[in-house]
Amino acid sequence: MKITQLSRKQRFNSGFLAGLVAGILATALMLLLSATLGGISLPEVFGSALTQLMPASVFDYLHQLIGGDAKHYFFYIILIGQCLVFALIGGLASLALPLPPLASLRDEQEQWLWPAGLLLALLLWLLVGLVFLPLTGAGIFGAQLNIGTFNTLLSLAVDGLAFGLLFVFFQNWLIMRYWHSLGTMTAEDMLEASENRRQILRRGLAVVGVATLGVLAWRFITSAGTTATTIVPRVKSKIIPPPTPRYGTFSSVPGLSSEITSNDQYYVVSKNLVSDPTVAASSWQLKVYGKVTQPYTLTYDQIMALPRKQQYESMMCISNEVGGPYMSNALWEGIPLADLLTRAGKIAQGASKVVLHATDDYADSIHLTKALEPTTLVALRMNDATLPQGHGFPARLLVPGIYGMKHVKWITGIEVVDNDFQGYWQQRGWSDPAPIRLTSRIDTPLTGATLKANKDTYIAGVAFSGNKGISEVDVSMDGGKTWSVATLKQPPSNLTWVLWELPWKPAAGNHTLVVRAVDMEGNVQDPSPAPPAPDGSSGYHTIAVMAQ
Ligand SMILES: Nc1nc2c(c(=O)[nH]1)N[C@H]1C(S)=C(S)[C@@H](COP(=O)(O)O)O[C@H]1N2
Ligand SMILES: [Mo]
Repeated sequence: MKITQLSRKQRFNSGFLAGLVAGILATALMLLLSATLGGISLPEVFGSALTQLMPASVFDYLHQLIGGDAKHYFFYIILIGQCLVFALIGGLASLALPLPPLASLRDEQEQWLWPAGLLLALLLWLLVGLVFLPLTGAGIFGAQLNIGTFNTLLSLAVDGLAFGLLFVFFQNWLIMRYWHSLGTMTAEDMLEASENRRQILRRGLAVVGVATLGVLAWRFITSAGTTATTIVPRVKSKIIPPPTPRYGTFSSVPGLSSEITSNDQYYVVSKNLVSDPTVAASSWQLKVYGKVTQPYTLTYDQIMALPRKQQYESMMCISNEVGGPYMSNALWEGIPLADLLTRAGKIAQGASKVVLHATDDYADSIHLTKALEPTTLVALRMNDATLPQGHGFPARLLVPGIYGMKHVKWITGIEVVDNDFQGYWQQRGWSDPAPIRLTSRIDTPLTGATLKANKDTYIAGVAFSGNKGISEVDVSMDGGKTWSVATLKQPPSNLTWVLWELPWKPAAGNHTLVVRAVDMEGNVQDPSPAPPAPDGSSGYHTIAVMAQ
């Protein structure tokens, strides 16, 4: 039989494959342009839109399930999705666009039409710029994005052209190869080859499936030991008057967090899927504007010349679980936000909030009263060093008592507003006031540890209230039936976590260790377990250890 025409299925399949390869290359180019020249990153835009659609509790659940790497997996999935969409576009284009009959390729003279590649690029460019981006809230051709319309128009055009032309190239090549194979293969050979391909695909999918399940199961097993559980200690929720802190001689217990977290050990959280902004001090500007009489702009040199103050402060991410790692402490140096606002003249009647704008399309707000508190700073230095890039260079907000989310990094704008602005995470269902919930963590021993029976050891960890200090930490070795008061290390300020320790000589057997804290106002840590979304986690950190 002489074949002169590809079947519809063959056309779709070859287009799909060519689209996939071209899509992977175009996606790589897109990430490269985004990282180096400020081009658009569609996975980033799409990811941001997806989390906006996702209820905070779902987001949180996934975060718990997968852990701190959730953001990266999420990005990889979107990336794979984008490549599959490219493949699908390839398949459909191959059906819709004029494809010359196979016979005409026989002499390798007539190539699949290059103009089809250009047409495809143009269609995609318009579709993404006029439909997809506005749907995600990024505006027509990215007008709402920090990179702006021009960069979006241009980088999208380059990415689209790369895809369209590469697609045509691979499609040609595939059809050509198919034609050559027809010349040398019998019908049985072809059937066998396609069977083999299917088998390989099936096996590949099975391996991926089993591996995914394995990873999830492993995560589940390893995370099971550290969850917060209810112990119903019927204590009062407030102790009046508050306990007097038991500061004492403090031994340096191995495994206990150091009081000050070094800059490279300090936890890092950001919404950015690919990379965090790198801001050049030379071109950076901070604008103070909005409902003020004298808006102004500062350069890096100008802001560095203003009087700074030092402040010890710990931070915690709202998505930190009880006992979790997203909590650190540093010595910061910065300018009170109140000073910066005072320089902007009079604040208008009716102004209620201050919005912090950042270079990464992130913004959040705090109430004006909070903004004017003396401990709310625009930080420029961290632990006696220039603020590191990952922590917001050149400038970030510090707002004690409120979760890390509002400690906006890479700020470029301070705007006084008279409306109830909702920030990046608030649009995704998280708390707006976001006060830190009193928490405590056992650093050592680790859950699941086997200790030496009847040998002296320590139970030790940290407790954190935001800006209310810590007056007492209680530890239970019997799952919450009885409690002992731990020794506290006197902290450098009421805005930091407090280190605590308790000597212990465990008897042989299993022990359930629990910790709870009381703040300087006498508030007792909330024993009822709650996941991080939407207000921050609660419950008591509980671990199981064995002594033998
Ligand atoms: N511009 C910007 N600021 C941001 C974020 C962000 O994604 N972009 N993430 C916030 C969150 S959720 C937290 S917990 C803190 C973390 O600060 P760190 O990385 O210095 O610990 O930064 C906050 N500031
Ligand atoms: Mo956070």
